[in-house]
Amino acid sequence: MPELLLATSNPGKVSEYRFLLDGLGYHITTLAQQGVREVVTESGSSYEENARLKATTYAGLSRLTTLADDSGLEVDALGGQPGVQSARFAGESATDEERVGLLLARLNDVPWEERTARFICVIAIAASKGHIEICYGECRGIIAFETEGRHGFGYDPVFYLPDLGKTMAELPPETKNKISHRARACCEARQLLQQLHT
Ligand code: ITT
Repeated sequence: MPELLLATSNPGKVSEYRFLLDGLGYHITTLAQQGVREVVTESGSSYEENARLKATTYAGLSRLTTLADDSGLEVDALGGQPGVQSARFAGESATDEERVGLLLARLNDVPWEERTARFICVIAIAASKGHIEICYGECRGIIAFETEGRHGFGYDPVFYLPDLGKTMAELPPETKNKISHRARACCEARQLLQQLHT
């Protein structure tokens, strides 16, 4: 069975990709399992640049077909922030709670109808021969006034989905993994990965 390296240090992403890439015929391995400790500085100014950087660096180190994602939350009332800075919004070593707290504070005076936002996910797949593919997904929602729910990670507790009447963190993983930005980007990624090993 061919191996696929999930090049992320975010455990929430690892468990989602294990679910989203299930049944594709790849043995999925992680940076921790491969003993890869190098940290890639996300110096790009776009999701795609950062995703490419992570995928090519870790593919070079591991010599495995490698999938990396750069993702983020774009809030209209904040001019698209935190965007590519989503992980570092409240400082390099901040927790998810601190990032969410800062976001809610910045949106303190913003009324419901102006709290529109979207999650973006850009996946880069680097094959061993230096070939690279990019997949894109997005999911629209509204930033709630308070946190709700315990599933997921990151900004999920404040990302409200009007159609479902719930935040992303109130959804069980199998539901998030049908509708999320990552799930949407994965539809294309699954086809590309299938082609790579047939
Ligand atoms: P890797 O770079 O190691 O993959 P990371 O967490 O630093 O891990 P990113 O640089 O792509 O990943 O940062 C994306 C941030 O955007 C992430 O830390 C979350 O705060 C947020 N985010 C991305 N996808 C999310 C999701 O599905 N639910 C909630 N928040 C998400």
